[in-house]
Amino acid sequence: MIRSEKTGPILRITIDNPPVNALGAGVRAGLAQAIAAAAEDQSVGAVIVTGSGKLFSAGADISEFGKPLADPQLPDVLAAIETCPKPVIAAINGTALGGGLEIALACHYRVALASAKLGLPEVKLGILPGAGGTQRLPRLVGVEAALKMIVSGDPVSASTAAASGLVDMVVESAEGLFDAAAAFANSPARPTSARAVSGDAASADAFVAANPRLFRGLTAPFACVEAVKAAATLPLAEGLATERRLFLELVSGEQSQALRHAFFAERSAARIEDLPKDIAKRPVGRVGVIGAGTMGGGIAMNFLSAGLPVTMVETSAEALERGAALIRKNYEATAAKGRLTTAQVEAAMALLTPTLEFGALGECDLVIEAVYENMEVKKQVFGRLDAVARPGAILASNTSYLDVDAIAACTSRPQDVLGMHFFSPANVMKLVEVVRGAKTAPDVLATIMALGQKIGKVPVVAGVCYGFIGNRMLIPRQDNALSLVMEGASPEQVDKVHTDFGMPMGPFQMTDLAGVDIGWHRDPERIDDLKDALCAQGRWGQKTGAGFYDYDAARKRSSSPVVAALIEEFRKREGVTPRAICDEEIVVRTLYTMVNEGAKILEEGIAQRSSDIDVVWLYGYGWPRWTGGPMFWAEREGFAKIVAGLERYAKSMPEGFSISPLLRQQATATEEPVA
Ligand code: TC6
Repeated sequence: MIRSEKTGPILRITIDNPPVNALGAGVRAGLAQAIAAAAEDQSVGAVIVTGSGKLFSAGADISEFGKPLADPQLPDVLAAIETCPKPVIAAINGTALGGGLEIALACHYRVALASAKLGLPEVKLGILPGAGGTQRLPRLVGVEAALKMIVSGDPVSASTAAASGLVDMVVESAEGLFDAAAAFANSPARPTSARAVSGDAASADAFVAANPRLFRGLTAPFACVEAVKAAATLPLAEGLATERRLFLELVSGEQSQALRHAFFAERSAARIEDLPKDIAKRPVGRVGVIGAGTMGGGIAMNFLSAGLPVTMVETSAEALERGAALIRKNYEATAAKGRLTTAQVEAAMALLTPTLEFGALGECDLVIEAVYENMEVKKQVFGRLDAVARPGAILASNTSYLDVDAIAACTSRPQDVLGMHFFSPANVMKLVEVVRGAKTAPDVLATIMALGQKIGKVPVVAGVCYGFIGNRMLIPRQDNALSLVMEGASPEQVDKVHTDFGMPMGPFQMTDLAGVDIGWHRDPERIDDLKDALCAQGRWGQKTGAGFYDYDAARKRSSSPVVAALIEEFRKREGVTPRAICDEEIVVRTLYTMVNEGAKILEEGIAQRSSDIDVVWLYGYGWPRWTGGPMFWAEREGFAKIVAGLERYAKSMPEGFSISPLLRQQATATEEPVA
């Protein structure tokens, strides 16, 4: 795990713990031993610490958190590095994160490869840099720059690190790294801790005031600020003690447990239990997209941005031009924010071939259909596609609800067909539900999972059912939300329960964003529910400036007296006397019912594992990450409490409601007190 090699007076210590050089117990012990030996050994004049492979180190071993940590602890190892009488130089050969960067901070000098990224992402796991990072980083870069790195958790490039004083030298090529590090071998040992901090507590307060978004709903960012303030105001030993206390509090807290769950859940979603790990994938060199609407364009952008050529097909020249122009507009907006260069925009656009020739899809290795959500239309498209696609091409539908097996059956090659359900805006949202049909070939599934990751998405496998994982769980939530309003709640009350919980928007705000009119146009004469009534008045959501709420020109939301009156009228029509609805009932009927549907999804094998359901909601709908996702949250909430709540309100639920047997089983197994 730790290799030591001596060249002349220089001892090179290499962290060698694949895949990411995490700092588990063995690495910590090896590092401590190697440093102690170097300090003793008269023939060693200087020490270089580096990592093997492409990474320096991804930090502490996250899977060890929550258990008693074996000695030596990382802070003690780093104290030994810093107090080593010989100069210790970090040769940062690649990404250095968390405890990995903290090792470098404890070294006396830092030399980084230009391609290396340096970051303290602990906050994303609900903790803080607990091995002196909050005390040493401000001593190198000042309070403000340190807070930016520690509270955002975002890594910086080697050149940014050099500009701020975090690293002493940047080296362009890996071959030159050790010579550059060795150039510091005759410099004095220079402990970071001995430096003064630039910046004070007031600059920390100013940072909090200027960045409210980084703190919303979370506990760890506040602890980060407290620790950095300690660095600015207290002697080192007290600052380190503050950091340690806060770290221990956070690591055993609920938010950190949930965020760590989310970290591992995302990675396990990529694993498909019944596929061989080394299955050969089909090459995908060109992608076809059918439909140049908002969805098709967004889907195309993912591939263009990843350097894959895209053939985009439409039926009218006007729609095609509009689609291509929208893609360009989106890229240019990103460039205007400084996140793309003009050359990158042009390179992406040069990969796009817009065409009216359906036959051009014959050149593609993967074709994604993104047309109107209607089974007949989709069946037709797949029939035509079957006639032009080359043998072995993968045919995907972006349907969000429909039966992928029925779509596959319209082709002569159902083994090549699957669903790729992107979420809107498709160029931004990271989730892709990869819908595995009854006949989807294993290599097709494996190819799409790998390709999804290549384009920066988080792909999750789902089985065929109405709405797959995400939208299926939305159904009981939305149905109950509407019933609750009919029974006496207001849309504002229901939405507030969700936004207070941490959702980016509530059920009615989401309906307004997606379009109240979805599904209504098929039968505009019928007014069966409140949504139909809104549609009949032209209140189709944000796009028409009015839905459950009113919207101004900047799409700022306000309560609508018209809707309030309409709700009243509708209750009268249905003979409903409104009653006071408490928030607890809203939680049960719109959140517990989602968990219940999630349990059914598991029972039926639609999701491979409970954590996959969490990943769908974290990445597709903005479920608050610090609760770990709906299923993880449910476990914390207590399955018995959830079943009891569902039973309590079962009579009020929309028709067809039933409690999942799996959920009942879990409730019995966990034996929690019923609230
Ligand atoms: C910290 O340092 C606190 C210090 C204070 C102490 C007092 N631990 O992401 P990938 C696994 S907190 C354990 O697919 P990539 C990962 O689960 C830590 N395991 O690869 C996966 O396993 P699987 C602060 C880890 O190339 C495999 O390695 N550091 C750790 O796309 C490959 O990972 C972070 O938060 C870990 N630290 O991305 C960094 N890291 O194959 C977390 C990874 O069995 N890590 N694994 O599924 C990352 O951000 C990324 O892994 C990456 C590499 C950018 C390093």
